Amino acid sequence: MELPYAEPFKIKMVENIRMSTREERERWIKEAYYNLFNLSSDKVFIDLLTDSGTGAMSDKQWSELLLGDESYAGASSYFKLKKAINEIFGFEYFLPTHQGRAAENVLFSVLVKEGNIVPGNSHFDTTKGHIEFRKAIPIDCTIDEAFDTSINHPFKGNVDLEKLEKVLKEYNESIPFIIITLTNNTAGGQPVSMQNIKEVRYLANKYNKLLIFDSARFAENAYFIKTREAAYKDKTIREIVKEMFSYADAMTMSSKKDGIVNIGGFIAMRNEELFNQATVYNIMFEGYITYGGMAGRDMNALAQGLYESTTFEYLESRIKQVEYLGKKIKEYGIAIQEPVGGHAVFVDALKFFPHIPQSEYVAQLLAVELYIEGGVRAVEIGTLLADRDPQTKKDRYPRLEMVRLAIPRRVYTNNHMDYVAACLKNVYDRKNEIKKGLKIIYEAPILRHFTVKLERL
Ligand code: P70
Repeated sequence: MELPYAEPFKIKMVENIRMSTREERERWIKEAYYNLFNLSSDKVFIDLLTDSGTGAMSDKQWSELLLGDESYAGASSYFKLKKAINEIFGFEYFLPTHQGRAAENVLFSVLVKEGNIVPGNSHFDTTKGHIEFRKAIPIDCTIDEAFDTSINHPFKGNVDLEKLEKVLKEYNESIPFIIITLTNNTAGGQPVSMQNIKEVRYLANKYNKLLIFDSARFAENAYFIKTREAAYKDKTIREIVKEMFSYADAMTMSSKKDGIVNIGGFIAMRNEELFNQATVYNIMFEGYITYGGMAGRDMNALAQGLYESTTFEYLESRIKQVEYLGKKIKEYGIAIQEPVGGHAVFVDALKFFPHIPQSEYVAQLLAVELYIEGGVRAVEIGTLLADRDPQTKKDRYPRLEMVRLAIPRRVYTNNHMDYVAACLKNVYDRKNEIKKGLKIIYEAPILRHFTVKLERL
């Protein structure tokens, strides 16, 4: 028989987690104003809030911490990371930042001006936030297939080239760059094909625009290219990554995902002039060029993490685990974004609660019920996250209203996945007893989902 996949690692250290009672959870979530970000982690049994900064480092990464060089300027750790970035992505210049949104802040301070238009494929919330904060407008050019969870398309993260070209023609003068998010987080951790990347590059050249990659989950994207795009099946992950980034002018990176570290980010680019301009803001917001918001030890661990995350064995076990959870949930008749993405299973909340209107924050409601059911913490990727329209101040209803079960890297076992799926099934079985959703009683003017307060209707 064909041998099943198994993790290419064994476990050397464990962290105990504690189960609570349903009564406790009902009280805690009410006290947290039905916002899962407000729960202290000891009140959570399985934490699928995010795959960001929550991964387990390897023994090699932990040993790199001890070798960190904490010199303010010119630390060997900086050069180690510079070498890794150059070898893996092919970029000559780089600036460390404390995390992904800081990379966006620095790079967009150079590139984004009031009134600009930035086309891309479902800009992530912090990316959108940094664009809108500068009074510029992100335009989503993701393919339509991404917005129907039941359509099985191998590259639902793709940019719709017709939509993109239309925007490029219409707003040509106002566009500083095109941004591709790899994988497309908001659409469900969905990959972008190499073919699509190449075609976007072609349009970027035609209209003389920079092409930037928001690269948080670049390695998972490369895995999908290898396994779904015939021409790449015999290439290594590193070869694929090199080619992907050969089409980009610059990248922003949240190292907390495919860097498999707990904090960190960076910007990398080909052009010296852009590097010099970004350096000014990096020094102002983040820190000096050779550490920019990161400790030397963390740069060391990141360099090692980048080498580990770009191996096929690691990616295969990672993505197969996410797929395993997706399959289980589907077997219970629950609608999810298909095919399952790289870092998370996205549950279609509008199909889960068809009797509750989207204006009652159904995905948030589902996340709350899942927590009450079994102490599983997920996150809403829906109307709360979509924020209000900056002009009309009205809620923006996204085409996808989802609950994301993000799987931390190398942290949970498939028994945990079984448990999560069972919790979701139990909520599904009692869905008709849940008749009403939630309403907002407090919200911040931007990125409101982190601090929003809600109550039950
Ligand atoms: C996530 C986190 C962060 C992110 C991203 C992409 C494609 C940039 C960033 C910013 C954010 C999050 C969401 C819900 C709950 C907790 C955390 N994504 N680009 O989980 O990077 O966080 O390092 O500033 O996905 O998807 P950073």
